[in-house]
Amino acid sequence: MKKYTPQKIEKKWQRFWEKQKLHETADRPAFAKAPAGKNFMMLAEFPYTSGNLHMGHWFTYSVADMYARYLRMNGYNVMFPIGFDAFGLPAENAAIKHGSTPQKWTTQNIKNMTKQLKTIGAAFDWSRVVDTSDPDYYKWTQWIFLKLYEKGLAYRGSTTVNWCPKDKTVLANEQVVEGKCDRCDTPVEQRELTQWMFKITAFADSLIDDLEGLDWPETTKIAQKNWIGRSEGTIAEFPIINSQLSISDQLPKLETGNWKLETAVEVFTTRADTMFGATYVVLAPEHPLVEKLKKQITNNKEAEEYIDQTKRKSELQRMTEVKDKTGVELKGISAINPINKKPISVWIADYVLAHYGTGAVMAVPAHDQRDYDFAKKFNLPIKQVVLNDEEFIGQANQEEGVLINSDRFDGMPSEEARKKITEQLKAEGLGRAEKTYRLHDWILSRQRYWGAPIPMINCPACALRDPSGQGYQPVPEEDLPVKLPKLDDFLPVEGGKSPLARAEKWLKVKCPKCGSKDADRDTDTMDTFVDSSWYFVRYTDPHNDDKLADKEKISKWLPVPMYIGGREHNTMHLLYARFITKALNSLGHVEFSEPFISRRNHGVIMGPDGKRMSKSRGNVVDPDGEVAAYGADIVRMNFAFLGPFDQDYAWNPDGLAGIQRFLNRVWNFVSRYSDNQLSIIDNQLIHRVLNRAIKEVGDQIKHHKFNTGVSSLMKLLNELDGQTLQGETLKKISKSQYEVLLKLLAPFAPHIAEELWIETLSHETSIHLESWPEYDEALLQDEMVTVVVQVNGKVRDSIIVKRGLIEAEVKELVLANEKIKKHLEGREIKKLIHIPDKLVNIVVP
Ligand code: ANZ
Ligand code: ZN
Repeated sequence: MKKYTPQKIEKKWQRFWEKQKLHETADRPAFAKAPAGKNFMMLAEFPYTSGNLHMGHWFTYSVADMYARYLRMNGYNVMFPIGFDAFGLPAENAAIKHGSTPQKWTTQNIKNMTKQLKTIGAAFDWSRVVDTSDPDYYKWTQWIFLKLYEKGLAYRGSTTVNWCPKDKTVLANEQVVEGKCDRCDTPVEQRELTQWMFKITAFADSLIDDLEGLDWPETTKIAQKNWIGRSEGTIAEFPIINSQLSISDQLPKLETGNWKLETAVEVFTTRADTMFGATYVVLAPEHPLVEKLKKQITNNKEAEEYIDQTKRKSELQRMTEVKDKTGVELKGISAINPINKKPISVWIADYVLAHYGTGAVMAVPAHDQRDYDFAKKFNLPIKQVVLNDEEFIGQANQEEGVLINSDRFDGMPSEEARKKITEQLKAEGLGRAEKTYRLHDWILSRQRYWGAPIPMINCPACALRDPSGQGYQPVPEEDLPVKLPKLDDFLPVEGGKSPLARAEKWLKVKCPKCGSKDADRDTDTMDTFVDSSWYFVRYTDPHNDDKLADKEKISKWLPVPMYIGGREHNTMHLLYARFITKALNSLGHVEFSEPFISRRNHGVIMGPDGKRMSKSRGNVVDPDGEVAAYGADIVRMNFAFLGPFDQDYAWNPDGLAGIQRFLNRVWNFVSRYSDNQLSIIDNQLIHRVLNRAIKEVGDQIKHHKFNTGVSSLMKLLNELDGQTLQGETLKKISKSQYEVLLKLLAPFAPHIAEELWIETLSHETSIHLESWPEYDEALLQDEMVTVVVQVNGKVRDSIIVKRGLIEAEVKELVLANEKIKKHLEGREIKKLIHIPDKLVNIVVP
């Protein structure tokens, strides 16, 4: 017989499958036995086009493919789509580095990656490929922007933004990791800019509440909840008075109950129960009130210097620099604590963030550690108002308890006090209950070249006529796509302008509203996360020119029943895709409000040193090399065999040899199958072993336990080989039994399974069109069990018997056993204790 040489067979079958269009999924149940005729989109995150395929891609796609193939064998009409996340900084930076253009670089990479992806032998549907940088695709990304703009879900706003000085672009908060640019590790600066934003905050509640119905990893859900950061509390108004005028001059005004003073600071607190302990108020340095109160503040210069200084810190730095608190008192003004009407001092300090809550806090140093540190440093009063078991020495007591020093609220438990105090404030027009969120709106403009142009036109003539001076007009739908112009110089422009500003001919355009010839196109491009937030919709109808996708096709395939991807997308991509889905749903374009029903995360393949693979570390292992040496089936199965799919692994080539040995054994096992009739007894034993394996392997794939799936296959081969089956030597197995073995192997190692199926068994159609074999539930029980035999409580032997024997049957077998006979030596049996299927204990004098 020929030797197993994967390199000789794999290309052949890949070409065969392609010619047969085996993996091109029709929009209908393709197989007769489909449970409920179900379509199933098996979605795995599509790759960036920034370079070659790496080990991580292989891990994800080859293992996901096992699941896809298993589903297909179980009758589902499976679509396993693939595409390219081709826009964005990675591609652009790579192009700059390699002296290419983003277009050329991307085209070349897509070509190369396609070739590499095909070597995996996955059941990808190549007829549905999407490329987000293709105008046919981004036309619809732009269309989504326009639809959201129409409904006020896309708007222009001015905010402090994260600015990467190296990439010269704005970054979303999600793209800032430990104060550094997620892409290039440069420390991020804060800048004030007017930007296009998506109103993701409009869906903050449903983004949290709808998580409950999703079959997602708990860690992903928690990451999203924390990111959205919903917090329920109270907004309280602290009126501002002039501390240089006598308080009593201003108090009568207060006593009239006319609390709507000219100025009041709104604070957000989750601990309204501690309000009697609020001994000062702190504003974020950027708080607009600071500017407004300028005339009354007597130490403006000092305040301004401090404000300048904080601009240089990132939000994260400000949140985490716990030890050394800084700040400046705003002299000349006081705030009135609305619960006891006492004046307290007003400060600015950078530990209060401008974009959280109201950008101001009531400081309760006795019960909030940050306030405590600050109060200690600046010698501010500390007043305890909650009593509990906690010690209160040298730090804040942050636990709840019962109120003290709080007038008529004394003795009340914290929770009740929060409600009562909030009610009291509300009655006086000084506060209300409120939810607040950490989530900001999604800033989507990027001042970079390689992205989908934002389909807006800025018309100065319209701006003149607009009451708010807003001249932006949407590009009419029929003019989409706004194509990205070719540019020789696509490098970022100094000063924060997009390189598209250089495309003079492209830039000038007639205003779609007033016809003025003086209008300019928006020169920003969209964040690449916009492109990837809807690609799964396009897979359902990738060549549609009139619509994002046909509505009927969308409803056939979506929402996605299973989505596999990386943990790094726990917040960004997964949150954005959920938002876009909810937005499209609210506008009536899709019928579901969650895009992905089940989500499974895959692990990361590290370098052999256990560190993240990177060129600079020199620990990159190239999958192409391993595939050339071992073949795709062995590489695939080795990935499946590493361990649980969601764990990280250091690359270790040792496993490959083990899988190679296994597949070699499978290859040689062919000599064991026979067309001849088998003896009844052999047949039954094999039948039982196969029956169990069908269930085991199937369940394991179904539950993403690919590693134990491989071990079950190994165990099966051992058993069939007669190595463990109670010492029985199995001579031959029948053709149909041999077929079961191949079918169980097919999702894991599709090429060798096909080779044996077609070449050895002379089938005319692919094994990948076969159904997963059925098993007999009753037969699962009908197995042999090991029964321990004791004499007077001492273990003397164990025997293998059929499950479920009654005492008389077991007794007969035990008494016939040679070893046991010796121990009994003709003595009379006093008693026999029988625990079915487990143990027999014989008591003799
Ligand atoms: C008074 C107080 C007393 C507070 C106390 C806590 C404990 P979470 O739960 O994260 O929402 N806070 C409010 N806005 C802030 C901002 N812009 N920057 C920094 N801190 C801010 O936190 C809510 C608490 O964080 C609020 O409740 C407020 O401090 C602070 F014993 O108010 B608390
Ligand atoms: Zn105009």
